[in-house]
Amino acid sequence: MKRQRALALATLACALPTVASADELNLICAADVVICERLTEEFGKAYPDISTNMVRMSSGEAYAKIRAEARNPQTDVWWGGTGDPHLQAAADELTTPYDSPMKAELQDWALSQAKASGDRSIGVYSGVLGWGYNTEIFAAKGLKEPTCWADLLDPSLKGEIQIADPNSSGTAYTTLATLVQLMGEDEAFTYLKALNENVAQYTKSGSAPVKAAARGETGLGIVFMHDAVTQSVEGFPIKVVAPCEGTGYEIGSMSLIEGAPNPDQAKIFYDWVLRADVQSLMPEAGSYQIPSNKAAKASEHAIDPSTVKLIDYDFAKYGSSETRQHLLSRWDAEIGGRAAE
Ligand code: S7P
Repeated sequence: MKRQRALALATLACALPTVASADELNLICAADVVICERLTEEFGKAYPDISTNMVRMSSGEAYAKIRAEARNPQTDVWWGGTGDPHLQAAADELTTPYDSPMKAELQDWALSQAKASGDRSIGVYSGVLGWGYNTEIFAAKGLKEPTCWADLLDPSLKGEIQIADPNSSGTAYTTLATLVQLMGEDEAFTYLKALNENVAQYTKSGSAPVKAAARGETGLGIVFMHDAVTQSVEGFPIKVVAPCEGTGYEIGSMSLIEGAPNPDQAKIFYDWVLRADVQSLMPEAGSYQIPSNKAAKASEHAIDPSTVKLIDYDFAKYGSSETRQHLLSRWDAEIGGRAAE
């Protein structure tokens, strides 16, 4: 009898880990890989019974993956990346509404993303678009400091600029949408064709251009200013610029996936990652965006948006499927094709 009970207990003990590890979370993280790994690690400490499978992607790639999986969702949460593709996913009903109890702690701009998406998305951080340039390269080549969008067209900068491809990158789509809002669509495309003359490479990831500038592989990267700040804080000779004509910004966002395999675990992550103490960890991972929780500590290195000339970015319009598809198709036809020339 005793042996039978011992056998039954041993069988139960063997079964337990299987039950515990059945708690899974499939996370797409669309910000820098360092913060993606840090959040995954911290969530694992806070909820050891949930095993997180994190994959890092750029914003446009994340949207494409979620769209491709629509009939058989494999992802539970999409954290980070620019807000526009999150809004597009919301309009396509690829994501699901959630009225988080954490909303009371968030900044108005984070809630405006929730309102625009019918609670299918929410703001997790914000960041301002600009660029970073390598001061040593500019000094060695006698190049003038570019402080305005117009300066980036100077022929002396031929081959010195990198920017991402707006199809894969939320940063580059924000740039495209910003220029259209600043100049009007046709003029923005005329500008982008002229800029193309100075662009050495269109990268997949939005922050790659300033990482390349930091390492001396290119002179200047058009990026979110916080991504340039990361390089200068790390000690690279990068100067961060806010364009004089005005610039756009992002509401980095988070969404839960419609029909996700692990909806309960997804909500646990969602509420956890909106906490002030969790968002306060971001600077430790070199992420200097402005946090969406009002009580989270912004880094001393964070860009103060009140010091930058910001445009009144129309998130509803530039996050709509119609506008996004139109601008990306036009970019492919008029700029992407030339990039290979
Ligand atoms: O690195 C942080 C960050 O700039 O990356 C996100 C960005 O969209 C991801 O890169 P892609 O441009 O490649 O999509 C921003 O949301 C975030 O602030």
